[in-house]
Amino acid sequence: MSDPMPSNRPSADEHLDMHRRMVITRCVEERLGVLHKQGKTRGPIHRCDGQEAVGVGATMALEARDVVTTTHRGHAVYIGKGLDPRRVIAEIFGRVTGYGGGRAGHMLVGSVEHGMIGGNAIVGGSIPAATGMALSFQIRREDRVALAVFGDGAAQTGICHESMNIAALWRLPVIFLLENNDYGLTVHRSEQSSVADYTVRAAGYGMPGEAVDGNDVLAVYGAVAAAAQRARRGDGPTLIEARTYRVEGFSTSDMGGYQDPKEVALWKARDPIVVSRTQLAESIDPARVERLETAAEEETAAAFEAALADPLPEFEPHGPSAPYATAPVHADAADFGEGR
Ligand SMILES: Cc1ncc(C[n+]2csc(CCOP(=O)(O)OP(=O)(O)O)c2C)c(N)n1
Ligand SMILES: [Mg+2]
Repeated sequence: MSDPMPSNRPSADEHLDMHRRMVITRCVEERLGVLHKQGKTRGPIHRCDGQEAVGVGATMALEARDVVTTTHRGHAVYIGKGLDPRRVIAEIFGRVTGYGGGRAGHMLVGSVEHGMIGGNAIVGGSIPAATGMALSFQIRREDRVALAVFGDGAAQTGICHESMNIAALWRLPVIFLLENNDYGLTVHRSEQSSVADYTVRAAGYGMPGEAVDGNDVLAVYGAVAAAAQRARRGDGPTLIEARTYRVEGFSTSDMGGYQDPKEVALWKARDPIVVSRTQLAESIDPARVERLETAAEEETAAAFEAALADPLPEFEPHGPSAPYATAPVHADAADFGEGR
């Protein structure tokens, strides 16, 4: 039996749960920033602070049976789709208890049982992956939807165009969620695209396009819930552009200097957690929200403690389990430079 259709507005409890997951994600990102400065992370981390409402609002608007693909900046998506923070953190730190056994790292976290098909370090790679999943759902007549989360940089790739074209033509049950944070690496969107409003592109494929405030979790949830209903009805894909901003730079290795500090400050003042807290205050006692935030912070601290105490995987450099038994082994993530 299939789950009931989601409504476009979450219940108060669902909103509280989204808020909790955004707070957990924020705590993860901030702690990762600190640990990176201490030289304790393995390579650079692409933090998603300030963008939590996109990943959390979108994934929580879906049903458990639906699937998601995401980018190198996917921590909010993982936590939103219900993955255990402890195991996400364990994967980031290469521990055996991580979702990839400690061999995938922070950009490639996946859990099939959660419908989290994976982060993707190939810019644009999340888009055809979700489109292919949607094609399989259509062929198998399964009542499931695929969500592709991708960046404004990824929106300029050829595979984005190919995927959107075929998805609209075949009316595939896929949602294209463009997380527009204004930058691809150090390049502002105005230097990547001739249009500032990406939703106009949807008309060229023959699908609906909608822009939402990416710092408003309710707006993201509502747009994705509506797109999921459309996909389930057999009406095909939707392009949603969630407008947000990359407040913490490209990665923890970013030297900065190319983002306008005034612009960063403006967006920091529109913190999605603060926006959500204000919305919750309309119907829920702020003391209850504060307790929930404290519990989320404690849960995350405990998740770090547990994950960091977990063992690293056994690795036989030239043994039968090594992927390239004869290739030289690079034991240190630093060998791979910036990880770009
Ligand atoms: C196919 C490919 N080309 C280039 C890169 C290098 N690269 C990594 S992230 C990135 C920018 C991505 O920008 P965007 O899609 O806006 O995502 P954001 O980092 O803003 O979340 C680039 C060019 C890559 N990983 N894959
Ligand atoms: Mg971007």
